[in-house]
Amino acid sequence: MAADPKALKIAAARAALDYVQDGMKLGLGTGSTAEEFVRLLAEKVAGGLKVVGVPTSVRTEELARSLGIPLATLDDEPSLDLTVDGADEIGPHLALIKGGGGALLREKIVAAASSRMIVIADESKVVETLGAFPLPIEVNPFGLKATVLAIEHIGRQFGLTGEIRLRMKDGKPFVTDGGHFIVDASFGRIPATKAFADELNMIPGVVEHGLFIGLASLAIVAGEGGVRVIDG
Ligand code: ABF
Repeated sequence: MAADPKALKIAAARAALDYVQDGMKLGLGTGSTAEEFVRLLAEKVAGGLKVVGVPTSVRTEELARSLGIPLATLDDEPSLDLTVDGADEIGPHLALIKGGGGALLREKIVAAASSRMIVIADESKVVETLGAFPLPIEVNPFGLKATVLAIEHIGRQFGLTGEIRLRMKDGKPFVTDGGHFIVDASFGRIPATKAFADELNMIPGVVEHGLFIGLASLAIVAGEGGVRVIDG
């Protein structure tokens, strides 16, 4: 019988707690798996663990605050010990696609400010090649169509074509915590290369994208066979 997806998320989140030490400054990720970690961390805090958390989204901030985890802003704590976060896809060399939850910009800023980033996920997120999951790209609402044309152009330069769709919510463009839009690029497969990532970042209307390269230190993945650690 297939394992319960929630149980797998909890198992991965629980394993990540082993990397948390008293006094740590933690980046708190976004998404259902990261939320399981926040809930388990709150239990440890209630038991006396001394940590401070920097949330990667308003959603995570509200959850963590409601559970009594001491919070700080990244300005309060610009150098973090460890970020624990989810992912949409985990590819070779721990290249990730993130952003399905719409929090990629703060997630990437927080991950980049952390000494270590641990990804927690169920086995289904591990892929041979990134890109089956549409790549979220956070864009400035100004000049959206021009930005989409530029993304299409860069995609073609890397042999990628596919629909680039504006993410909607309740019939309106989804707006991120940072006040931007997100387009999801269905490229089908993505060269998880710095060159492609850098080209995307050079498009003026692109704020950030969901390709995380060289940020994750390790991944903790839960499957029917148990929990395993994938090293970078
Ligand atoms: C977040 O975790 C997002 O970047 C990513 O989309 C999401 C994965 O969500 P879940 O853990 O619910 O599968 O960090």
